[in-house]
Amino acid sequence: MSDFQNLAQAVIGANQQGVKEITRSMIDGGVDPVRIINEGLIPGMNVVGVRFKAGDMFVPEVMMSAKAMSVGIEMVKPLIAEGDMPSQGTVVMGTVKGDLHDIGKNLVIMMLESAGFKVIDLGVDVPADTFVKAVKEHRAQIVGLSALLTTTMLAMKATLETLRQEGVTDRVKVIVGGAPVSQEFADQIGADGYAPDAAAAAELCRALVS
Ligand code: B1M
Repeated sequence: MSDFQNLAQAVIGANQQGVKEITRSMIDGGVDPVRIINEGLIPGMNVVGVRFKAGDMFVPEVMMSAKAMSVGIEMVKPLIAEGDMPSQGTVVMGTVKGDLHDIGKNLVIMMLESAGFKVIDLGVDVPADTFVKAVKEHRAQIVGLSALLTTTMLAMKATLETLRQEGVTDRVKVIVGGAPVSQEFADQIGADGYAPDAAAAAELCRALVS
């Protein structure tokens, strides 16, 4: 098995020590940190998702795999964020009200930071008012809303409506993403952009501020 496959297996098996050792050896071997994420950590988590859906894995196991994945992410994060990139602007990012998923959001943040954006992370289960307040306080150019549940896609729509009512959408662009979200849904609720993954989110933000 390749190092990437071993890393994915360590995530699936919630083997934090394994993730740590393999990631360290890949970093020391000069492997591109983005590949470590895209070809090792994420594929491992994707398998966890499939097994969770099939009822072959349960919530505590999924959380432990998520924790193992985070160990790897935390190790490669400083390497990706490194470099003297000029700030492209400020992005306020959060997972919408009712939704506790943050692994994808954190990856998006990491990619944005590596692309030179300053990111204000509001965390998970974020009420619409908190987004409004943060945009004003930090003079953000972009707001990013993440949702992983079909039910919380409604909260995404409600958050966008609140941002609109408060006049915030006149000066910021709102982008949306997360597994159940699509370009069609983004168009329906009037978002300025949709990105299917973290790398695409960074591209989208670059395009929106240019
Ligand atoms: Co949850 N969960 N979960 N879960 N969970 C899903 C999402 C689910 C699809 C699993 C399934 O049934 N197959 C399902 C949703 C079904 C649906 O609504 N259609 C589900 C469910 C049902 C639930 C609970 C309701 C389970 C329960 O309690 N009965 C519960 C809800 C809790 C809540 O939020 N209120 C729940 C809980 C959990 C855990 C806490 C156990 C854990 C979350 C841990 C954490 O995030 N800290 C968890 C996990 C880990 C998952 C799965 C297995 C993996 C999600 C993940 O991290 N993927 C997930 C199944 C799956 O998606 N395969 C599942 C890896 C991550 C890198 O991908 O988040 O998609 P993703 O992010 C991507 C893109 O979507 C995109 O970029 C990212 C990187 O490329 N992206 C953006 C994300 N946000 C973006 C924002 C952008 C742009 C792009 O711009 C702003």
